[in-house]
Amino acid sequence: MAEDEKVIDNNYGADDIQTLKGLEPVRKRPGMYIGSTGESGLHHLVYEIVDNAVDEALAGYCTEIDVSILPGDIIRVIDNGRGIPTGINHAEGISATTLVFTVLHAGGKFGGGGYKVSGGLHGVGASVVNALSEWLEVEVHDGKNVHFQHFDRGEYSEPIKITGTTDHTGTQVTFKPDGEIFHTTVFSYETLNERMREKAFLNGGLKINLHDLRDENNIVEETMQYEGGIASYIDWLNKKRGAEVLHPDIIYLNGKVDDILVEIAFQYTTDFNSEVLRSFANDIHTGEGGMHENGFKRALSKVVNDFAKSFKEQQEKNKVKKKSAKKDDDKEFTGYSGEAIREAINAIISVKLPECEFEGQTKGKLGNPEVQPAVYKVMTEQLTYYFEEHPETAQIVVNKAASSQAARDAAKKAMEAKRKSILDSNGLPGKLADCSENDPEHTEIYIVEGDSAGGSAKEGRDRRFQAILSLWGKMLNVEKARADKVYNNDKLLPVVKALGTGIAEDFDITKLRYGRVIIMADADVDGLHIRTLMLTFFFRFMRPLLENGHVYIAQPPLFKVARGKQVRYAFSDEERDRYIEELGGDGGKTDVQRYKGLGEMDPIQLWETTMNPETRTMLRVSVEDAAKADEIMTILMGDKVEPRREFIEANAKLVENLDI
Ligand code: 1YM
Repeated sequence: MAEDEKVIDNNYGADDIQTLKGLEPVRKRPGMYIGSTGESGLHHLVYEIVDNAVDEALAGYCTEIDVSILPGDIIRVIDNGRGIPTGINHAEGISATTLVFTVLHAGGKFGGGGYKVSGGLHGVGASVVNALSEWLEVEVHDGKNVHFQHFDRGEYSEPIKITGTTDHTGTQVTFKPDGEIFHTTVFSYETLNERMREKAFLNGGLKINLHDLRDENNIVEETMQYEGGIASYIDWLNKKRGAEVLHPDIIYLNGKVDDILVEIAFQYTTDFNSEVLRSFANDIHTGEGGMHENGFKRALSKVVNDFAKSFKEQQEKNKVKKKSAKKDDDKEFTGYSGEAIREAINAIISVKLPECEFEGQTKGKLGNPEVQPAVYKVMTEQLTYYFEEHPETAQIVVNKAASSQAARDAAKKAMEAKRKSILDSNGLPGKLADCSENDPEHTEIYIVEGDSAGGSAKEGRDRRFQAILSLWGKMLNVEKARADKVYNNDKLLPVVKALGTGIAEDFDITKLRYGRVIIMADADVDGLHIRTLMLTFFFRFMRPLLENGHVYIAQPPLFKVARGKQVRYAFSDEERDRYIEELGGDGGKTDVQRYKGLGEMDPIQLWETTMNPETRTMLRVSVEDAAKADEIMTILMGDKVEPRREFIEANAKLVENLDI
């Protein structure tokens, strides 16, 4: 022991300087390493340390991990593995433990081999956590001695030293996240609980104890250990959702192809509207799917269709035997679609491999091409075997696929019929107040948000050439690339019917009933929402309308400035102030009214300010404007939380100020 310390002492100065440099980038740009400095980044610190312990479990040396939130939101993680090596790393001349916590090294540099779940940061986790902690302490038990080292913001002033003796092995890391780095340093027990449970499920048998010791009067603790691994996970998820299952047994398959470990568990529920695939690569949730999900889907389709075919053949044979064969169903069986087969499934796919490649916008997609055939192989071989052993389950799964397919085919037919009837009939929507002329050279339609504004517009318009369509209530998201959804959307359908053109591939500009399509909405957040939705809808389903310049946005005034009989309408603060000056120049009382919404204007005012072609201003919408709306919509309505949060944060001021 003395020897170790001496060597470290000798090298201390030079190494120290290098170390400071090494972690500087982490403190400068923490987001690059842990995603954010908000709550998610804060919790990430815990996962990084836990991941090192889980790696040790995967290597077969650790069976139990203890995670505690101590008073003051200090985190302590303890494992019973071999303990981080404390000896001198000869390449660097300092203790391996010190290196682990102070150098942004590449993954596998020290250990090599095995499966590292610390895939998020590729093995640099411990040093990143150290850099972003006010202080961190590591204690290693090697079966003989206790080794200890303290760090402040990633730096150490004393080398690792022996502080006592011990008869067991393991690593203990305690750290306090740096309040100078994080917006919040308060941990959520729930968040940690959820993640630790996931770890316990994904590493069957591993015992994880979570303790919240912050409030001595309210200590919260849970032990998570699941011998059944991801099969237990399926059971737990189904119970949590209160889902009824279609077959009692959870199908669990696993295998190894080269050095890729594959584990799959699934069960069908009676919830026909859902398909739940949760996939993981080295314990990291792959929210965008990837090669493992592809392999799973293909294999599931292949095996289920193979069994469906053989069941059908069996049935045919039986019919012939009974001499009651009706020639009703002699079309060749072409297989059920993947979607129909996966309807109502609840599946977990977990792969472990030496080196993961993550792709996609949020790095949530597994890119390693070799994983797809590996999953496919394990799945086809074992599921075939499983179905042979459990024919009753196979029959249930095949029957479910058949009924899902039938339901889908019927829905598609109904949609086709509905679409035809809508496009063929020239029935106009009830909410449309049409104009009397019908030459689109002269006609225009106002799409108005809200019933009261619609009422004013209807009264104030010139009914010879102006039609009014009022939309009310919040419109639903315009689903991407799903034209059939539009025919079932009671907000969009009136627009489609009124314009007369049809949508998507049916769109025909020569059928357009109005030369100008004018969106009229309030200048507030709801108005912005409606405008964005309408533009997105036109962009996705009626693009030529934009390309040919038929779409406009009405510009209602924001203020009415009146003095006696003199009235001016102002479209901006500056204009308002100018009119106040102009009208109030000779003293006396000038009245300023701020319009909160279109509904506040009477029909005559609305006509004068917004609808009269002689006096109104309108904005013509370009394809680019609509593309921007579409982009905003994708961000606001998409399933990616992070870009949405960023957008809202970036535009919060804009949204706040919109009704000014
Ligand atoms: C509470 C956090 O970090 N445990 C842990 C880490 C290591 C080992 C064991 C370990 C790994 C290896 C060999 C190896 C690490 N060691 C290193 C390095 N718990 C926690 N438990 N012996 C022990 O990978 O070969 C990095 S992590 F690099 F020093 F080997």
